[in-house]
Amino acid sequence: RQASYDCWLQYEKIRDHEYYNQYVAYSRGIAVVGDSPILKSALDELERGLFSMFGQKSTVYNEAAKEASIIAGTFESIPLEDYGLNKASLINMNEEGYLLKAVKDEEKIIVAAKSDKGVLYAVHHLLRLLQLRESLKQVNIVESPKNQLRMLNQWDNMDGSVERGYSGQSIFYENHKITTNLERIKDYARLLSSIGINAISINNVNVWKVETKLITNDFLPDVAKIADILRAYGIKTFLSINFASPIEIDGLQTADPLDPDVKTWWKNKVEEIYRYIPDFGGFVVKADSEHRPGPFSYDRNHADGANLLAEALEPFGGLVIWRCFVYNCLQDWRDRSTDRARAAYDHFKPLDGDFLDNVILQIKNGPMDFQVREPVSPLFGALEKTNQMMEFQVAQEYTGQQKDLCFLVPLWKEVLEFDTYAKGEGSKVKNIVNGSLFNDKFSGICAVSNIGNDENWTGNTLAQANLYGYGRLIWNPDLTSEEIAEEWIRSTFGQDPSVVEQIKQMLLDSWSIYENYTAPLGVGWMVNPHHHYGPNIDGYEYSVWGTYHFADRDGIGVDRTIETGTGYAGQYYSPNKEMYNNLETCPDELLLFFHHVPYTYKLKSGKTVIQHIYDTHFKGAEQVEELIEKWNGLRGKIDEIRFVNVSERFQLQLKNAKEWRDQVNTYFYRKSGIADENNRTIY
Ligand code: GCW
Repeated sequence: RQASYDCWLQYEKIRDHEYYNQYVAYSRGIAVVGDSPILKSALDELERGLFSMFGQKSTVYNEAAKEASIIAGTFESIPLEDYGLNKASLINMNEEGYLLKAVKDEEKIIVAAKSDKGVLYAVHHLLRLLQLRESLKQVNIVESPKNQLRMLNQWDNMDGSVERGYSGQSIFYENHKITTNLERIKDYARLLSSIGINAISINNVNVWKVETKLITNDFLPDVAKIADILRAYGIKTFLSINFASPIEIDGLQTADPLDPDVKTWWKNKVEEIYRYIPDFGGFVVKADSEHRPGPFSYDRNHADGANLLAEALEPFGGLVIWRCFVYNCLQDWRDRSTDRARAAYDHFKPLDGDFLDNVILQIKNGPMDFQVREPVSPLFGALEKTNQMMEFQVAQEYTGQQKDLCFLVPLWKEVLEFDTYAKGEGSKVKNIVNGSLFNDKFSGICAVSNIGNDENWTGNTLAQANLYGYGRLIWNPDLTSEEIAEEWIRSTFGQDPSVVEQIKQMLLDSWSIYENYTAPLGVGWMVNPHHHYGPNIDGYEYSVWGTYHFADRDGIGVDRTIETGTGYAGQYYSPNKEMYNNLETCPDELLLFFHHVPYTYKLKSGKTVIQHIYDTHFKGAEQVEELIEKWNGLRGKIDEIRFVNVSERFQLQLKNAKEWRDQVNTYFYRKSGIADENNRTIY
C-alpha cells in the first residue's frame, strides 16, 4: 500500500536515537481495560501505532497490570487513586473528554476518559503526540471537544458517483448496491476517529430513486453493517432521506406532514430502522431545495416538515438535521427584487421557536453557496430558539476541485471567529454553533466530505490537509491554522523542518492565491456552469440561479444595501449591518458582494476596483508559479509517489490560473475600456 493511503496516520519509524530511547519503554507493555467494540478499536490503534513507530510488538494486558506503562480505560475501570488521581477533579470534562497524564515518576501514562469513545480519542491524542515528537515526560492534558456533533456529509450516490466528488468513486456504493469492500470503510472510520468525527451521513442529500430505498429492508441490513463498523470508531450513522418517501416507497397518496397516515408511515419506518440500527443517528433532509420534494407542495412550512420526522425519531433519541439551503432556483434574471442571499434568513427566521427539540437546522457558512469569499450567513445569531449547526464544504467544489491547492482552515476559522453581535459584542459564530450562546440542546458542525476511492482518498494529496484540518478545527476552534497545518504536515510527511516550513507556507497562502486569480472583492459565480471549474464570467449571469455580478461598462457588484439594494445587509445585527451597508466601512474583500460600484471606485487599499482586478489576477497566476517552484524544491525529501501526485495537480492549477487571469482581465478590460496601469498583456 502506498504511503498516501494512510494519510496522517503514517506512524513512521522513529529513527532519532535519543527520542527513541526516551520513549521506547512506554511501548513495551500496554493495557486497555474493558471490553467493547470501541475499546477494541482503541487497542488496535495503540498497538498498530506503537509497533510501527518503535518496531516492536507491545505486550498487551487486559487489566491495569503493574508491568503496563500505558494504561487506558474509563474512569470506572481503572484504579485512578492508585496513580494519585482524583476522579472529582475530572468532573468538568464532557462525555467525550479525557485525561492523558504521566504518573509514577513518569514511568506510566494514564489514558483515562469518561466514556469508551473518550478512551479512543485519548489514544489518538497520545499517538499524535508521538508523531509530533512531543515530550511525554510531564504530559498532563485534560481535553474535551468543544462541539457536540462533529459530522461529515457524504454526497455519495448508489451508482458509485459522488456529487461534487473529486477523488474517484464512492467508497460506500457501487452498481446501486452497498459496497462489499467494508475494509475501506473501516479505514475511513479510523481516519475520522483520529480527528474526532462522531457522526456521518452516508448518502447524498439529493436522494434519488434507488437511494430513497436505503430506509427499506432492501438495504437496511447492509446499512447496519456499515453502522457496525462506524460505531466501533465512535461514529453515528445518519441517512439522507427523501421527503416524498411515503409516496415513493409505499405508494401513499401524499407526503403531507400533517396527514395522519403520513405520520404513521414515518413512525413505523423509524421503528423499522432502529430494529436494524439501535443507535441510528437520524435523518439529514434537503427539502424544497433545488427541486427536491418538501412540505411546500402541501402548503406546509419547514417546521411542519421537520417536526413530522422529529416526532417519529424522538422515542429513539434520533435527530432531524434539516437543511436551510432553500431558495428560488428558478429565478428570472430580470427580476432585481429577489436576492438569493436573503433566502435562508427569510425562510427560517420567522420559524424560530417552532421546531421540536430534536431538530437541528443546518446552515451553510455563507448565504450563497460555498463561494471562495462570502460573508457569514446572517442566520447565525438570528435563531435564538432553534438548534442549529454549521455546514462547511471540505470538498473543493468552488475552490479548485482538488486540482488547485486551497487549504480551507483559514476560511473556516474566519467564519467561526465572526462576531454576530446577536447578544452584544462577543457573540461569535463559534459560540453559537457550540450551543453555548443560546443554550441549544443540540448543536455542532458538519461538512461535505472530500474523499473518494482514489488511493490517496482526496485526489490531490495536499487536500488531505482539509479533511484533517476540518476535524481538528471543529474539535477545538481555538487551534490556529498554523498549528493545524503543522500537525498535519508532520504527521503526513515527517519531521524535516525544511519540508514542514515549506509546505506550511504553501498551505497558508493557498486560499488567498486562489481568491486572487478567481474571485475579486467578493464576486462569486464567474465559473463554468454545472461542473463549476474554470472561468466563465457570464456563465451564471443570465441564469435561473440567482447568481449575478451585474457588470456593465461602468461598474460591477450587487447592491445589497438597505436603501437602494435588496436589503440583505439589513439581516445582520448592528454594527455589522451598518459596516456592510456603508460603502465607506464595507471591507474591501466583500465590497462587490454588498455594493455596485464604478470600476474607478477607490478601495481602502488605495487601488481602483479595476486595477485591483488586474493586479490580483496577474499576481495570482505568478503565485501559482511560485508554489510550483517551492514544491519542486521538495523533490527527494518526500516520497516520489506523493511528490508526483501533487506536481501533476500543480500543472493543472497553473493552466487554470492563467485561464482565469486572462479571461477575467480581458473581460473587464473590454467592459470598462480602462487600461492596466502597468501595461501588462490583456487580450
Ligand atoms: O450548490 C449546490 C451544489 C449541489 C449540492 C447543493 C446542496 C448536493 O452544486 O451539488 O447538492 O449545493 O448543497 O444541496
